[in-house]
Amino acid sequence: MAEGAVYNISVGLLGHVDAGKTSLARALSSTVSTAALDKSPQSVERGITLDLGFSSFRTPLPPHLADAPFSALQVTLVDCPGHASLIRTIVGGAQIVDAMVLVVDVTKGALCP
Ligand SMILES: Nc1nc2c(ncn2[C@@H]2O[C@H](COP(=O)(O)OP(=O)(O)OP(=O)(O)O)[C@@H](O)[C@H]2O)c(=O)[nH]1
Ligand SMILES: [Mg+2]
Repeated sequence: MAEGAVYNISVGLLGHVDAGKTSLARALSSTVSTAALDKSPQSVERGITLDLGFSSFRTPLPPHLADAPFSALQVTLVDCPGHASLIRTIVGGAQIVDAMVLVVDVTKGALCP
């Protein structure tokens, strides 16, 4: 096993504005990049995510990767904006991930305006 080598998968957090994407990233992550979790002054001022936020956590390898030369599975979360005016940033985030989680606010439902 390669010491320290991790298998990375990038997972996008996408959904309607205010659905809870950044809150989910905050709850799951153990390592956070400098501007993630809406820390930029512009995000603080406007109260929404304005740019892609990168954070991550690690878990043991799943059984089907047990023989792979990695010590852990790293999940990198790509927290995307939700406001419609930021669609270019959202599309950019969607293009760099391996999988995505669609975050839905259950109090509003999946088809909220
Ligand atoms: N009650 C409740 N509030 C939540 C939950 N998740 C998020 N919130 C609140 O909803 C608001 C928006 O949460 P965010 O996590 O910033 O939502 P977001 O989807 O990242 O928003 P944008 O990135 O701006 O689209 C914040 O005030 C959160 O505290 C939840 O599970 N329950
Ligand atoms: Mg957000």
